[in-house]
Amino acid sequence: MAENRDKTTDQMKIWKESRGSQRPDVLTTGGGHPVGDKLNLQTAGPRGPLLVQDVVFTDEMAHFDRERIPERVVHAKGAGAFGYFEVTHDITRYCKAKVFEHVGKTTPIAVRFSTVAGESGSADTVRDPRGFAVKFYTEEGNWDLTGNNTPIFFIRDAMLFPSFVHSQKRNPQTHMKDPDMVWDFWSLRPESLHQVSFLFSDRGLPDGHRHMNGYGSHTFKLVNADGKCVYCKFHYKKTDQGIKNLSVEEADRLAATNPDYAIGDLFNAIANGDFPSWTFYIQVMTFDQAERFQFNPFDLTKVWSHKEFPLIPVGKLVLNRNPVNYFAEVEQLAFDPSNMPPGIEASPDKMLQGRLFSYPDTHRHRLGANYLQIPVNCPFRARVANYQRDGPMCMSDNQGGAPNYYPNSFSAPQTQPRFVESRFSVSPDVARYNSEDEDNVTQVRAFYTQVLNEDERQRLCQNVAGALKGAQLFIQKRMVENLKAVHPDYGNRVQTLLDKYNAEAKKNTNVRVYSRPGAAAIAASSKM
Ligand code: HDE
Repeated sequence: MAENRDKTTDQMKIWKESRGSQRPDVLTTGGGHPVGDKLNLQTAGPRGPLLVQDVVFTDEMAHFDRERIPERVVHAKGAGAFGYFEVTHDITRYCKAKVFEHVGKTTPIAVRFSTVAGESGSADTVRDPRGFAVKFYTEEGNWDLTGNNTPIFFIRDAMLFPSFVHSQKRNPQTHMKDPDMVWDFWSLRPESLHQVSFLFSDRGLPDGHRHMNGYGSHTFKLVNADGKCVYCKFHYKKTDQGIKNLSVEEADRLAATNPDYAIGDLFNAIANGDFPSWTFYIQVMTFDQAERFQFNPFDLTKVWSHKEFPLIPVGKLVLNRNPVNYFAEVEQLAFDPSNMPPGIEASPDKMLQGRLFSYPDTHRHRLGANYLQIPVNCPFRARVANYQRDGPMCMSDNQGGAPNYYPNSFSAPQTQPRFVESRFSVSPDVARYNSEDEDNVTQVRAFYTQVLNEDERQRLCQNVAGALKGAQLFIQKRMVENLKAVHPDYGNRVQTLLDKYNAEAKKNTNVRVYSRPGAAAIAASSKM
């Protein structure tokens, strides 16, 4: 019914009402020239042809032809919102970053939630990790905590990332999602077991973006005002809305009937004044503890026990404003883990180190070399003063007449030694170290046996088998061996379910064991 429409459906009506009795603006070209007719081409006679002098048309059409920018190679489907971060507990003994300066301090934030593998138009209720990226606009430059709704990741070496992503996206020939590719990669890289198990548990289908926790995931380094360092993990758990997940059936139904469910849920909540919030914590590990830690403390496939490294409360994140324009404020919103203010630094985590390069690189490709001048990315609370100049789409005064070289004798921006990063020593030989065989199962076993209850374990096995059944038998077998290494019960249950699916598929000649044409069929068809 028209009266019961939600805020997203009513957006046009609300916009009109926001203008009150204001008369419509005069329609113009991109160049600001008033336009007299926007419905009819300028033609020689009523039946055409069109005149090149119809610049009202060419101005509009040429811009339309250029509307799309490359979508994010991963995390393309997303929702954004704005709000603030408030410090509720003092952590200055660990960190000198101004964002944590004193209790009560607030800092404006932008947040973008996303699914990972699907394109910008794909359904946002599918099983996938969720991106949970936070940009803090601090006085010392922007701080981007580009995290996920999981504290761990599929791999621990950034070299594997492009291949990992390819395996989860589309087949190079069929342009379809391909269970062989997905499970081939996962079964060949058992360090993915922890994240795969998390993903196929109930938490792999969050009910919108408000009912999930967030994690910075990596190990970072905090530096205090005396230059003392500790390692740290950021947790923007807990969601104050409570964890809520969708059932497989409900997620499937929504994917078909309301593929923008999560975007709409967030927008409507904020528009209705129901502002979502998250409580923000850190875990801290001293350098000494890191030396003696039972695992590599920089391994992104593992968590730090909360018992050994308790959560320290820091503050809260609140989202209270919807984007005014999606493209301007969400599609162009560019997160970058290398955006870190003094006091927050990278740890040696190989994944984090790889990300420090990848994000600004992708933004220069997607948005251009001056992407930091786009209002939503601009560190507007800091004064940018450097020696970078020019480039496409320079939208500022390009730092006017200030010298564009350094050093110089004309009192242009100077460095300040107090902002030099912390020193640390590295002793080992430079090499390509193989991390494949580091312990891939202990924490997954704890997840399977201690974190999940019996019902959750059952659903996990069903979800894994329900997806793995689409892959070839040798891949199924290899994956099951990996699951057995976690816990025999895990592997055996999945195998039992697979046996059932495979037998059914064999019985029914209309149903293939593999949910896509086999390689032989593809090869044959390409010869036709
Ligand atoms: Fe990303 N990731 N990623 N990622 N990631 C991107 O950046 C990358 C990783 C995450 O809402 C891309 O702007 C590499 C971990 C989020 O705009 C790209 C590696 C975590 C978002 C990229 C990782 C993330 C991205 C694609 C391994 C959680 C969306 C478009 C070395 C801790 C941010 C873009 C937004 C987006 C690279 C692994 C989270 C290509 C190389 C681990 C939330 O640059």
